[in-house]
Amino acid sequence: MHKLFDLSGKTALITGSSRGLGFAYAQGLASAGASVVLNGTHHETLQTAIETLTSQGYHATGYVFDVANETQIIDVFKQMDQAGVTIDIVVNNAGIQHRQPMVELELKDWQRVLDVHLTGTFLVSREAAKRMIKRQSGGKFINICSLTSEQARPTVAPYTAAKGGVKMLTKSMSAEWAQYHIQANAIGPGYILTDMNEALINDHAFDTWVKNSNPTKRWGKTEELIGTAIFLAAPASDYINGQVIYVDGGWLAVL
Ligand code: GCO
Repeated sequence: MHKLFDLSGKTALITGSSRGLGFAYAQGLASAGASVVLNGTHHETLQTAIETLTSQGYHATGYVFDVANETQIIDVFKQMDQAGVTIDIVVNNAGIQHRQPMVELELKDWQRVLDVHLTGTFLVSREAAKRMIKRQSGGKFINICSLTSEQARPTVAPYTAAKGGVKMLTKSMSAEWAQYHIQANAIGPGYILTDMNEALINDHAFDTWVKNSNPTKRWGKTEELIGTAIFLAAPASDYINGQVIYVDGGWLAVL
């Protein structure tokens, strides 16, 4: 492992990592040497994920908390303090989707999407950054943006507003924390074959649209995001701050 990509001795917290893309990010960072702290909202699913990574020879633990719940987040960070767990890398991956025309959208559904993606990224990052700054250790934040951080499509307004916010929150984190040797960047996945997109993948018209809208002419695969996560978690990216790396098959580059 080249030292510029070696995460040995580092501990990474990945939110929303008991399954899907979050689990893949956790497995990828663990494969580069990191100890990983998983997160989910269901104890059984989280425990299964921890056991899977442990069986693969990785150091994995985890905590159940809702990234939109400030009280739970503060409590978990206090538990980690008491357990001597210091977080060096945070992947703010937890996310939900809600597809509905805005004129039919209820406030509670709008709010929940914003709370999970945008407020959750803020709350988790605030607690982690406080500790990174206090121990003068530096650190890495990898937020998850989206093509919808740049462009909109109908029926996903809360997600789009949230992901646009996450792009600018990433820059705000850089503005305040780069002086402490903290790098805050983001990954912007294109259309990826994930559980969250199952309805879209199975919709022939949408599937055709995705394939015709990017020059690679296909959906992305979960494993195609992992290298960017390792890069942004590693010393190789120490002079990169406030950037979004789009892993989108060229979608945003081409008319
Ligand atoms: C949707 C999808 C997208 C993708 C991804 C695209 O309903 O349009 O869920 O939001 O998940 O974010 O970059």
